[in-house]
Amino acid sequence: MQAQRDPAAPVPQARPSVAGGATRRRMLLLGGLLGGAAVAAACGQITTPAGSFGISASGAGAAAAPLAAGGASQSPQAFLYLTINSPAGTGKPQYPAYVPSYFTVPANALVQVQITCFDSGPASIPQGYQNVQGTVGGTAQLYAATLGDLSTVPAQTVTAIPADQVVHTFTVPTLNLNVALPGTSTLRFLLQTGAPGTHPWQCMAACGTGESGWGGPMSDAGFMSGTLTVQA
Ligand SMILES: [Cu+2]
Repeated sequence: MQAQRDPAAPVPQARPSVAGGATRRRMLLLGGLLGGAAVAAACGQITTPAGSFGISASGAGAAAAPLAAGGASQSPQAFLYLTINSPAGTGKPQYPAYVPSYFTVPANALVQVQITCFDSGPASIPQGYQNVQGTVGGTAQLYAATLGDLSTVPAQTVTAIPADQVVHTFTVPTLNLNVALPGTSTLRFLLQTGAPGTHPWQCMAACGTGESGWGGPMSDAGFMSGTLTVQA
């Protein structure tokens, strides 16, 4: 999907939050799920807390600095709207899904990404994936609403979501990007894109089927994984 133009103004700031720890076991599953060489290399970064991906294992290490003074007044050049539907919404039992799951944003642009999560029910994440990473300012705006006029809903500036409340994540290893979503919420953040390229994304919350929670929508392409294309 092409990013859309929208006159919406940048969202206001509120207080940040941090979160506690999460299970590390799911990391062991990554190697088999993200098989591509580029992705595998990026996963190596993720698994190293001190690596370039930079996800803080503690959450508290995530910079709580607010957006730079000019950050709040930056005007997005494009908009990307994603929806996370529950299985009831997709009509496919046990299959929550990002809709769309394959999408395109412009290169070298400031993009406002909005993810609306209609799903609920927390799923375990590898440690660190509760943190906001790779967005402009290292923050996101969280709304406790999925419908209606968001300008009337108080926004909270977050650097992390409490790990035990995370329902899904939006994780793009090759862009060092990670955000997490609690149930029935909307998250907005600014993304500065660079050169054209194709970037696999993956939800890192074990929201799928099977004992591990990594089956079904987590392993079938186009539900909890897909491709973000950065296009010139
Ligand atoms: Cu998910």
